[in-house]
Amino acid sequence: MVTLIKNSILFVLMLTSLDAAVPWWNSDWHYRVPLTISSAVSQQTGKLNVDFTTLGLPGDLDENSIRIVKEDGTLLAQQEFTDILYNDATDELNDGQGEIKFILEEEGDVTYYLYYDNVDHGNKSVLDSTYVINGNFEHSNGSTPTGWSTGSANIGSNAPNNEVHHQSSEGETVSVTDDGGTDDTETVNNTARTGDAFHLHGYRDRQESDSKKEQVWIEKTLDVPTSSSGNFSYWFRIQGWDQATSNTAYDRFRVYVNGNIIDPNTLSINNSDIAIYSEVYGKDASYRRFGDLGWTQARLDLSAYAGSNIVIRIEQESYGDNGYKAWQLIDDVEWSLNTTIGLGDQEEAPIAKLSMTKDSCVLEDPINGTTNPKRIPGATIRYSIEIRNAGGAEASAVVVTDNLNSSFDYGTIRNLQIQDGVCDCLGTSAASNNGSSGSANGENPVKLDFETLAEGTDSTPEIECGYFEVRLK
Ligand SMILES: [Ca+2]
Ligand SMILES: [Ca+2]
Ligand SMILES: [Ca+2]
Repeated sequence: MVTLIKNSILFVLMLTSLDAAVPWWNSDWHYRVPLTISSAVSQQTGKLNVDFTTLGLPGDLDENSIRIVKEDGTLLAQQEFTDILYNDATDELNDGQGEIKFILEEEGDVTYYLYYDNVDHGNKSVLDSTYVINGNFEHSNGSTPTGWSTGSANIGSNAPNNEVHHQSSEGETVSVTDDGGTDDTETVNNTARTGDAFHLHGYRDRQESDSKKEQVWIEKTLDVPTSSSGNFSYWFRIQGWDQATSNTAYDRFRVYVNGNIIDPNTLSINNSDIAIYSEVYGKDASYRRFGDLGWTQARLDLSAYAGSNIVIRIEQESYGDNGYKAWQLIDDVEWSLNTTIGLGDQEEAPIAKLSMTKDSCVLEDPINGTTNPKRIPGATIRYSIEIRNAGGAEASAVVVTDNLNSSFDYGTIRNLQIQDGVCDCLGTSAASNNGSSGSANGENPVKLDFETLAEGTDSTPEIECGYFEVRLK
């Protein structure tokens, strides 16, 4: 006589990490896209605009989640995502798109991975400030230009400006009075070229002082690629009352590389309101008249410095006239650009793919013993539950619960065990790890705790088998 047995099976599992062709960097991140760069040169600045919604990201981008990772699973040492920039223009915040920049670390055909996630998967912490490039000053810490160094010399009692400004907190204009010069007051433009932030140096908010030729500067230290090094470029906006009339007279601006003065005639400055001499540039029109010369680009060819580490200084120097203020806004600094970056298809983090097969066999019965036993009252049944993981991610906390029906004598439940490999119901040996692989002898429902199953594939799944025995009433 055969007793029909019905059981209910409950899966309880959580899925974690993974393996793919190129191993997934961090299982907390759910999406990535390959970035392919051909003919890359180490230390170039990779730059691209990314619209994550177009890439296929469901939900809202977590702007803090963006990371650029090498194939070996390490983060690029210098990288940033700038939400407020897109296609070299000011962009909305929290709109799922922005500008990516990073410093290349390899040569030739290079693949990096851009990892990101949406806010539904929990907020990621923002990448540490030591990673940022900050040529756009958007990643500054308040008024401090993160990633830059600043300095000054010959300063008297009044300190010059030399800090980052944010138009969002200060307003798009500020009122400036030319103390010690014309005493004129002007409403002065206070906007970044792009984004929210810019650097400002020179005398704007305070009077020049003590008839000194004050100098104030900002410096960037960088490694120039050995080839295809391109330009170092920056945008500047001269404002103020003073002018430059020679290399030595009145308020002026200058660029140095490794302490050597760069001839501004080589900087491709294209602005007829700017006077250019062999060592300085500055406002052309006469002093006493306020001028705002508008955003202007300067470009320095870096080929002469290929393969070397350089310090570029952008400096303002005031004349000893104690007034007729002049200053310079700086924004959108970048160098050695490589914008030939291919964006691949979005990939999702691998997940576990679990399947289960349940089987049973009769070990003995009260009439036939172990010889050709039948499924009759008093028979001992062994159950085998085979779990397979054919997915690219490890499955963790895999627990199978089997609630036996009333045709069984629960007190006879015993020999719970879990083994590696496929099930072999009649071939396995009776064993009991009594509680260490789930529930204990005599306990219903039966709980088989497989713990973790390593990642597998469709052709080579990870397989484990759980067993228990029970007698029919
Ligand atoms: Ca944006
Ligand atoms: Ca900016
Ligand atoms: Ca002056």
